[in-house]
Amino acid sequence: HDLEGIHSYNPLEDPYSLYPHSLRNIDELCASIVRSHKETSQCRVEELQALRWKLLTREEIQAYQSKPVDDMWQHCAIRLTDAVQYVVEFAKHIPGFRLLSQNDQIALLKTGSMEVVLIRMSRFFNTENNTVFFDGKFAGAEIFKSLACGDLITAVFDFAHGMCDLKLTEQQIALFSALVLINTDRPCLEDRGRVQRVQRSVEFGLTHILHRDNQESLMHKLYQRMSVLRSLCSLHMEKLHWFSQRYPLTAHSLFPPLYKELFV
Ligand code: CLR
Repeated sequence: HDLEGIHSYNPLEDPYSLYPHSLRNIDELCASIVRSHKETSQCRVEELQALRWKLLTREEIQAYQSKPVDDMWQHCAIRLTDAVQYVVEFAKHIPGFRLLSQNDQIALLKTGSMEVVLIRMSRFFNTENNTVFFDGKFAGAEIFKSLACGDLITAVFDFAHGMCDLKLTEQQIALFSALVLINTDRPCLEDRGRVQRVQRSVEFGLTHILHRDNQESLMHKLYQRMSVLRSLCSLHMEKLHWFSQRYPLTAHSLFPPLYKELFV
């Protein structure tokens, strides 16, 4: 649980250089980001593909829709936190991330982890019927009705659909996720220069992969998605703020600690 483990870092044990100078280093950097993505991605794409027929029944949909607002929020917060934990694991294995101060690691995760969860959502999304894999079955946006934040849900589903349209490979998703996490524009960073060195190496890695795949034109589209992600996350924070004012007890005592630590 939590962000512990992030705290115990010994730079001498880190085998990666911050700045990959040679092609071999770049390949290694990409390989380790892809490996880490695979190990923390919760489900392989092929497995999800095979589960596409599993849809919620009308009764199950109704059960979600008639949950009280705070129950549904708590339920989603738990699911999201679970996904965020895997993203924290992913981040820890991005070469260079552990060389950052604990403060900067947390600052990057605070703003980036939710964005990576939303990138990852596209792997769990079926564009044929606009459903997402949630609680073991595929579910449409209507099941989130009782959260009372329809605009956020619509925007999140649109984003997932748009990401699917890009038809990214798992390697591209991995590098893009890393780039979204290691971002010098985040507030409250102590050592921006160090973050920038890591960011440059990841950027270099993504460029390398897109070049290899003959898809350099994707870079521009991915940068566009980054700004959409930003607005989605500020909408999430807004909704969360609204919710915790309205239901302080649920937000305070029933939300998972990591969710509170990162977002509240
Ligand atoms: C993302 C990819 C992860 C697995 C996963 C777990 C929980 C899912 C999430 C994915 C996508 C977004 C999701 C979330 C649970 C609730 C949330 C469906 C598939 C929706 C958008 C509701 C957000 C509500 C907040 C306002 C609390 O590997």
